[in-house]
Amino acid sequence: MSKQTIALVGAPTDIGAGHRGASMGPEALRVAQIAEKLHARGLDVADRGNLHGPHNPWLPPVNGYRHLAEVVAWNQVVHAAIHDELAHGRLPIMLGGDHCLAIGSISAVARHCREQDRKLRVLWLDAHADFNTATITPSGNIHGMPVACLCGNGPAELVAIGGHAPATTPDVFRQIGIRSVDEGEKRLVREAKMAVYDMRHIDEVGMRGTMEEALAGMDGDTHLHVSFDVDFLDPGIAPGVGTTVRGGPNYREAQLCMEMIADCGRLGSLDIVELNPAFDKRNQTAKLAVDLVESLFGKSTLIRA
Ligand code: 6HN
Ligand code: MN
Ligand code: MN
Ligand code: MN
Repeated sequence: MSKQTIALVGAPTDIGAGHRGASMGPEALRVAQIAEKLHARGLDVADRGNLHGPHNPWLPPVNGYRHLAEVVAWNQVVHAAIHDELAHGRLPIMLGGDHCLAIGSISAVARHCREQDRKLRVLWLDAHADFNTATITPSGNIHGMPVACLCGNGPAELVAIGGHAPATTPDVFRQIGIRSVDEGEKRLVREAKMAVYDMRHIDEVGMRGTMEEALAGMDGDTHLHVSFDVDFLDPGIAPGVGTTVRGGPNYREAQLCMEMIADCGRLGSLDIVELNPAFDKRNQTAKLAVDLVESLFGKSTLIRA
């Protein structure tokens, strides 16, 4: 088997967020040497540079959505780029950008899985469930809605991105680290029977037990996508995000999470989103994200064989 190529795809926008600055995420990850660090792990890495899309007009929401047309445009570009990398056998890493872009990336992964007759599992590492809709959203920010859109609950232009509506179904998701879900959103998460390993679950069974459950049931035909919202991490170690929520995984818990994903050997694609250098200090959150991504690709602190 030939060596797997990782393709870095920058999507520099904050079009779906409630704060400006996630548009600087791709560059901060490059400054933190994401390409060099993965290359040093023996991986073949190609940096595709940045995608292009509309500027952020910074307008208030209309009918429950802020910047819907621009969010659609960005997600179409992301979908095409990520699907192209997968179709050529590469492992795409989308450098966000805010979390609305997961509509484009995960719809592309789901389309690829349909084409290859493979099963899909998505690990959604986040403080938030991102399952809001236009009627229940407290903000109108579409970065709070990608999981709902991917499961068919959202505007037609987003739900049908990639030509197959819905892109996927709630049963493929495992949400980990959740600790901030809006009232109406909670009801929808429950109704969808989404598998949510919230912080209470992590407190009670530990990160090890949580990851064993979240990774269970995959086989050789399963494509694993990780959508890593950096606000998953405790803000004490990761201040460089727009929507901090206290009580997240600490450094070792986050490492164990990534190491167990690496050990399962099924990772096929990754999003790194919501990194916001405008809130960061000395690029520490970008450096931490890169450190964790190295673990996701097999760097282990283990000494035992
Ligand atoms: N994220 N639930 C809040 C909202 O406005 O819908 C916050 C969403 C945050 C989204 O961090 O990707
Ligand atoms: Mn998110
Ligand atoms: Mn979040
Ligand atoms: Mn490690």
